[in-house]
Amino acid sequence: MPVEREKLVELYRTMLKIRLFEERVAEIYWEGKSPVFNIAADPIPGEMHLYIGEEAVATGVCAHLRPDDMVAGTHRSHGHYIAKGGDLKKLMAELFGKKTGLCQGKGGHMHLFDAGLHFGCGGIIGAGIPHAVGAALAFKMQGKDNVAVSFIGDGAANIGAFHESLNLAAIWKLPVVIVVEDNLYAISVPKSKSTAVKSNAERAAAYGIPGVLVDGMDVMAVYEAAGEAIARARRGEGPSLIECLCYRYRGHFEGDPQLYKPEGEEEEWRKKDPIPNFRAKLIREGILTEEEANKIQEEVAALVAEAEKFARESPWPEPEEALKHVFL
Ligand SMILES: Cc1ncc(C[n+]2csc(CCOP(=O)(O)OP(=O)(O)O)c2C)c(N)n1
Repeated sequence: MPVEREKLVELYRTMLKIRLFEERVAEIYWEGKSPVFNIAADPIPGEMHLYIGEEAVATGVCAHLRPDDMVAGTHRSHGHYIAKGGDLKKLMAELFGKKTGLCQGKGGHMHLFDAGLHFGCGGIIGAGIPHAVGAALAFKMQGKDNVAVSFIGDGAANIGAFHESLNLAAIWKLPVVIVVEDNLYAISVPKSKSTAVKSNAERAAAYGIPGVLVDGMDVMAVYEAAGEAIARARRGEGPSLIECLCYRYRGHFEGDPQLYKPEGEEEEWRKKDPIPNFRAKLIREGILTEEEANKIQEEVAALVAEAEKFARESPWPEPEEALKHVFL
């Protein structure tokens, strides 16, 4: 079925939102950390894992989700949250550790949580898979047609919870979709050194569920594969596995010297950059004019600037609130 113009433009706008937001975060992050890298320095303290390059995955999947569907993210989840329809201001404020942030500044960039959007993520690799399966079980028991999606990296696909969760989801036919983002590396370890099969999609066969490998640099390829898997889950036909082959242009974390990336690799993947390629396609096919595409870029840049201003001007949490909402 042809995809409507509005949807195509929305896909482009979402990818751009993720890219421009994170490019600005990268700049702000280094503001306080040079010339000497001090991980605790403001304005954005702590570790930072960026999603730049992988935007087509979150965008293509989340375009099929409703706000009341559940998403379990990862340690690299700004993109998942933005694609789910997240609030840029609250997201930026959380990165800054401010009181107006998603978790009142207590979570930081790896622990984003938005109850209204049914979104959560965390730094324990693969821990979101059983969470998504649990949400899917709840949806099924409540007779709802909602879907839960767990995004994970290729490294996380090797933890026990991945296999146990898929097995349980398959026998109970739960409405859950596992999206593996294969960005070639788990920190510095290439998938060929950690995973016996070529593609994680092949593992689906072991659980009797559909598994597909898609080009994660092509938002339409992801959109189509996710559309099928999510519709299948909504119909009550059970889980699916989608592996998206993609690339992160930055290091595993900000400050990673990336010595494990062979020379020329990034240049090759830059040719497949999902954002300029999709923009060119939309212009070529008459969906957008050059001027309209530029206007979208300006609008998105303004939203990011507004989020930054909001975060900078927001107050810090009160010291006496440090233990509030914390389980001890
Ligand atoms: C259970 C667990 N083991 C190890 C780590 C340390 N760790 C943090 S990120 C990472 C690699 C993750 O790689 P992948 O799942 O491929 O995701 P990517 O970073 O490529 O997005 C590891 C091993 C962790 N956070 N949790």
